[in-house]
Amino acid sequence: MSEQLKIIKGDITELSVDAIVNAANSSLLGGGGIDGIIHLKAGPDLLKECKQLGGCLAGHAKITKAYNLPAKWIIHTVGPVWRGGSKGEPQLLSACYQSSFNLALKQGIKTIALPAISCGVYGYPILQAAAIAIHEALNFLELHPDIERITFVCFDDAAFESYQLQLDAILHE
Ligand code: AR6
Repeated sequence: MSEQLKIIKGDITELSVDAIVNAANSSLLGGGGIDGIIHLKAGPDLLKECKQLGGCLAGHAKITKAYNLPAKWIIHTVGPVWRGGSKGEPQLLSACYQSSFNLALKQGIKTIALPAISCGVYGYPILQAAAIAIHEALNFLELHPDIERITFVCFDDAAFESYQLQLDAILHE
């Protein structure tokens, strides 16, 4: 199961996977951070498609084509804004991963890459977020062993180390 789970450092927009996950906002009309880079590189047709989607609630996910990106699909999910941790943030972050994985399953996606949702502008502490991400990925892989690969894409060393640490901790529980 953990062989299907990869943690890498890099830029998610460069990956030739079936789907990449975007850390979007509820308008789904673009923004800064990873959302901005994805829209920039995918091209203006992405915004056209997003305008048809009617936004997205936190914890939910919607899918579009990936246009000029090497991936085939983009799964847009909306993470929680960190407000100290007792305002339902962990449940909402778990829901983001679950919604994204379930949408991938429905679309027949076998390889999916995800960023550290909510860990930039939205301020979620990376170590706590990484534990949730890995926990949800391992749960999903256990239920759906035909998924070929889940890749967590870390943009910096701090994120990469947090994911490694949490994967080791969960595997040695
Ligand atoms: N590849 C992989 N990870 C990346 C990349 C990349 N190219 N670029 C950034 N990251 P953020 P959020 C990491 O702020 O916290 C936007 O304006 C980054 O280092 O993009 O969910 C949206 O429109 C961080 O670890 O997303 C929303 O308004 C992680 O991706 C809001 O920001 C997420 O950082 C969403 O905030």
